[in-house]
Amino acid sequence: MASFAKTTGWLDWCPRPSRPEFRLPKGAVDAHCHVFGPGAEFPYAPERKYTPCDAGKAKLFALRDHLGFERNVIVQATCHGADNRAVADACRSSEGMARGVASVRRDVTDAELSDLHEAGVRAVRFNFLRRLVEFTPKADLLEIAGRVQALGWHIVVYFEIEDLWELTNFVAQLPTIVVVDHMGRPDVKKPVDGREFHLFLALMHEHENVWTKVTCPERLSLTGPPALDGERHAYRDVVPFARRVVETFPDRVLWGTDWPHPNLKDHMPDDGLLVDFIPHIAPTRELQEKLLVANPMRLYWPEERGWR
Ligand code: 0GY
Repeated sequence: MASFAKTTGWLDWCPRPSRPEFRLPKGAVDAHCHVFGPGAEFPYAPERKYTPCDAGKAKLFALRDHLGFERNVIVQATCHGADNRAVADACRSSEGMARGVASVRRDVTDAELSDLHEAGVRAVRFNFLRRLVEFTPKADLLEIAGRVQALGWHIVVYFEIEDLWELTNFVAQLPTIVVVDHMGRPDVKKPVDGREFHLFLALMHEHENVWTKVTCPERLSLTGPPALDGERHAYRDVVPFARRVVETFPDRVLWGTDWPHPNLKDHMPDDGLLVDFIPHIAPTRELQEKLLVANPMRLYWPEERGWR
């Protein structure tokens, strides 16, 4: 049985998240979360850049219920490389309440893709963070994009905003819906109306197939969570960025917890507090409904009545 030692400094997820004050709309989807192993059942990839703590599907589904979500979109994390068995297994065990986002290599077979589709996978993720993955040639990614387009899947991209200058043309070539993780990770020290974030907003303005996840305030924030004084409005410096995106592109945004929060070393967010961030970035019931229900349902469960 494989046994893995967690990367030094890596924090475990919050063991007792608070119950959010914000009441999620019925049918809400946590559209960005992960499963890690457990390593003894689903070994971590030899090429991984970190070794996480185990965080399997039962824990994820318990968190979903605790926070008040109905569904999950489970994103393949880089610690599992292109071995999507943990995600596929979690989706299969969810009774249709979880969809997956896989990572595949150019040599993936049609039978493997079809198996993943049957499990509930509806997208692939292209990751451009060098601290997480080795570089994959863009020609390979474009070839994969064409193949998954044929399955009706979309593409999730993860990059940091300083790389957007170089990646804009590539993103513009992708033939499917493209979902950018964490708003392209803006530097929230810079102004929301500044040149850098403008480039990201321009990408969304110019390409109607580009969506984004207004996620991970805990990664982007410099002010951090509130002090332990009962104050539940956390990560305030991220609000102007996420709110601008939600209000400008209400039909192309998704939200997720990012549980179990890979690679956090300074603080581990309370997932209940993260849910209480939502009404600050989506202040009306209509925006909340789109962000948490209508948009993820249209993208991940289009076959269900009313979401086409
Ligand atoms: C995230 C963020 C991170 C990690 C991964 O797949 C991953 O390893 O996505 C990160 O370290 O920024 O979205 O979970």
